[in-house]
Amino acid sequence: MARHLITSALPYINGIKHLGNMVGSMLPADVYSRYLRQRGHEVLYICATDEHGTPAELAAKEQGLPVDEFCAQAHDAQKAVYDGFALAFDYFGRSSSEQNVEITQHFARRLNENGFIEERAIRQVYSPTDGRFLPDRYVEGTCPHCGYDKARGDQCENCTRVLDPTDLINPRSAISGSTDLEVRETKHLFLLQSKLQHEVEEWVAAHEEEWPQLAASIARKWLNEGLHDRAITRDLDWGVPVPSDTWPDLAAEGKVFYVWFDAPIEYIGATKEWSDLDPENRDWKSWWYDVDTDVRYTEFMAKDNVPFHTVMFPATELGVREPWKKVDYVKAFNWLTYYGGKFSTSQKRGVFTDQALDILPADYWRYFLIANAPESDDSSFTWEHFTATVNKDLADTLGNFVNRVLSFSKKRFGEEVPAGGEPGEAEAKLGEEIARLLAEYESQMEALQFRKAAAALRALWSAGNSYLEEKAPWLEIKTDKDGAALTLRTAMNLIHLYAVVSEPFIPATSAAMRQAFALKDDTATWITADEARTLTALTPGIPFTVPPVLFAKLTDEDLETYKERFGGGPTA
Ligand code: B3M
Ligand code: ZN
Repeated sequence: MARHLITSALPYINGIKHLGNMVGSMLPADVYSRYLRQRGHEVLYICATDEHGTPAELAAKEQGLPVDEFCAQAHDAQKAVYDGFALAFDYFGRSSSEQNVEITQHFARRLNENGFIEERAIRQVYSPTDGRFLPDRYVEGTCPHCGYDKARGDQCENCTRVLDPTDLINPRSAISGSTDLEVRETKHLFLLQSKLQHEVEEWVAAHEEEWPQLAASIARKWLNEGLHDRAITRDLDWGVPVPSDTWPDLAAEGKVFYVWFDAPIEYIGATKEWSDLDPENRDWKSWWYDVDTDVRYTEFMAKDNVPFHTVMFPATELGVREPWKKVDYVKAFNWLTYYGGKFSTSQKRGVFTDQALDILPADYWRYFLIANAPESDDSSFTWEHFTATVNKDLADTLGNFVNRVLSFSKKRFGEEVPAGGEPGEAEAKLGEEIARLLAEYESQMEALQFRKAAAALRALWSAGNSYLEEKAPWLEIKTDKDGAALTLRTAMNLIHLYAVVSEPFIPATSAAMRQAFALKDDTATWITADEARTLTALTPGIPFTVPPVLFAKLTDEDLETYKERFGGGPTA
């Protein structure tokens, strides 16, 4: 029994996420959290919306809403989708919370006291019409390289070249369109990461061996390139304000912290949001402060977020010189592609999480996505693969087994677990196989190898089918009624086992399977190796009901409809 702190990368606020975002952070974190809870560990799973930065301001502007209103609405919209996916966060917070403001400002003050923050003057575009300095991407103009006339000051979308706002021809403000722009000197805060390079290196060296290869190699690459000092403030109306007690000039100019400075701190902030709702029973500091060996902290994210979590945020935490909990294990994911290409919001290619739930319940997606998680490599979503997997694994192997066993038993023996027969050789062989596969499933889950865990789960389901085919109770019953009763009772015990061990992947279906049996203790307590071997926990006489079909089989027509709606087929 251990204490597990789990976080998944904070989804950015500016829109509903696609399936690739889901499989690379929140979903595996949820599966892992559910598993650990079932095994009796104390788990705290925290996530939040990442609400600051220019994309939030721009998205709000596009919708004609004040940024705070936009964020409040967008947060609720994302939360509703995550509820639909049955993500069992202990708390889903908001990086714009007062708790995050407070802790972020505290971190900045401490970094400053410890000599890791410096004010530096830089030259930046100022717009008198807008009355503000413009962040790079708020300056638009013609690209000097390709002539594209809507290039942004940080990058040209057309030729992808990285730009400086002063490179643009005919620059204008993206806010007001004003061409009356000046370059003025202004001060920003710089985090002196170069001074922390050595410490971060030592810290990474002490942890990387345990991390998966993907996370360790990205961390190494960044360290080898050297940690550079970087600006951690921006000129935006929306963000964590630079505190005026420490930096009165910058605060007076309305500077806020850069979104990537406050976003990881929100892991802590959101825990405090959670704790502030019930301070007598929840202690945020017991998860984060001075808890080095009591808490095991696992982070989930896609590979593009790895540098921030393995190098930059640890640098910040180290520079604060207070015992804040640092990550123990970084579970990083590659990309899920859509027919080998990128999911693209602008080109409307791919499947968004809200659309997915319109089509089918969460368990279909949860199972498919985790079984095909982009762990060792990118993996490709295709409708063909999705429908084939649903039909084979979920509808045939699991769903059909459950329905076949329960309907047949009801027809021949009534609505109670049938009595009769003594376990024989077939049951002993099955029990060994199930115990072996259960141990395999447990060890893959503990190693956070999700595809392999899914394969072990699938093998557990298949073993039930093989047993049923071998014993063929529909024939057995003609000559040996007790034997058929034993077979069905053993199969029902498998259903009970499936209900427990499938819960992290398909929680709603698991609940339906558990509810088929009127058991007193409805909470899922884990199956012991002994129970797996004997398969006799469900005893004769326990009443059951036949649940509705667990997974619908998808037809060729369904497949065509999906492809038409979402644009399937190989990408150009
Ligand atoms: N919001 C993920 C992204 O939008 C970013 C993660 C923050 S985790 C602290 O790419
Ligand atoms: Zn260009």
